[in-house]
Amino acid sequence: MRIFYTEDHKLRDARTELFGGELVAPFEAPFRAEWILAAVKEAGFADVVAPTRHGLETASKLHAPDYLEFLETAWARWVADGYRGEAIPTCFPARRMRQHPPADIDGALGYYAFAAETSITEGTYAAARAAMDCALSAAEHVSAGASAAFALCRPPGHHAAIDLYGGFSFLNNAPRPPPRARGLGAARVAVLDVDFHHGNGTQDIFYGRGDVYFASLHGDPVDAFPYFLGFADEEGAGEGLGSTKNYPLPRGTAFAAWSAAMDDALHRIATFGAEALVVSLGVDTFERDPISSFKLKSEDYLRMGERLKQAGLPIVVCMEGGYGVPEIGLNVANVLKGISA
Ligand code: 7XA
Ligand code: ZN
Repeated sequence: MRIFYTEDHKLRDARTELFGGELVAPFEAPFRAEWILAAVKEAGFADVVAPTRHGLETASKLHAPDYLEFLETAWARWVADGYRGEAIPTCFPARRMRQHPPADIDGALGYYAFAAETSITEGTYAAARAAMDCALSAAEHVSAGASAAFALCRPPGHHAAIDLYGGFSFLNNAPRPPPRARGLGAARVAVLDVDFHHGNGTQDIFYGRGDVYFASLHGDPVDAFPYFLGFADEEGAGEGLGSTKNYPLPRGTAFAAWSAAMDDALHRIATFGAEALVVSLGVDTFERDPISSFKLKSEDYLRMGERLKQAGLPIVVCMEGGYGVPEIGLNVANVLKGISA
């Protein structure tokens, strides 16, 4: 399986994350991608290539133009206003307030953020573009005939909505493979999000789409980030009605219950008639993940990969979360091994 990776992920190297009332060293840090890369190489995945640089064509289909302009310019605007720390939103357009992007960068941050843990830094936009390049290159590789590819995206993307960032995500990395052309690509695509956190951004982008099925297994938003989306009664809208399926699962969920939910999701994806599968892979479902509460074990990720392979679809795996413990590398490698078995 080909791995798409670029050192440009290191451009995203924030010093601060607002956590527990303190500014701490971010959980989402460059070492994550380096540990994962080392582990997948160690597991025998030697075909590691740099992604092709893409323009903003796909990004502008997923995200609003004003949001993309905000992301590109936010850091320069923040510095120009004389702020010395990293850019963190502090004021949000909450209930009964006006929804408009303020001219002031301090206000614009609150308008485009749905959460405050994720600071914007000098290299953030460049790294997010590079992560999306990895996802797009992996999708193209699969569209050209490969059975699977792994995009080692960092920063992650599944919380990035049409015009919102947060949860360490800026640009959404789960683009559909290119539409069917010259016999390549897929007309109907499924995104299966197995990260511990609900993929609110991916759901938002595809909510009205009948040609993209979105299924997410995640910590119940009653007590897990992102708290305000990811409930079972969210099923899509308009042409997309019936194309969204959420599996909110309780704290402490272990592999037996988790994999039963994944089986159900894969069954629905088959019924939908998906021709390709994008997997938003977070390994923060691991039992020792520092910010999550599921109980998956390293060997479970091998079973996960084997089950994904049984779906019989071309697979693009995009990296999402998974933090703090060396096993993140092994767990990702196990998923890839299962898919490649
Ligand atoms: O999948 N998304 C993540 O792993 C990021 C979760 C961010 C949680 C922040 C809670 N303070
Ligand atoms: Zn996560």
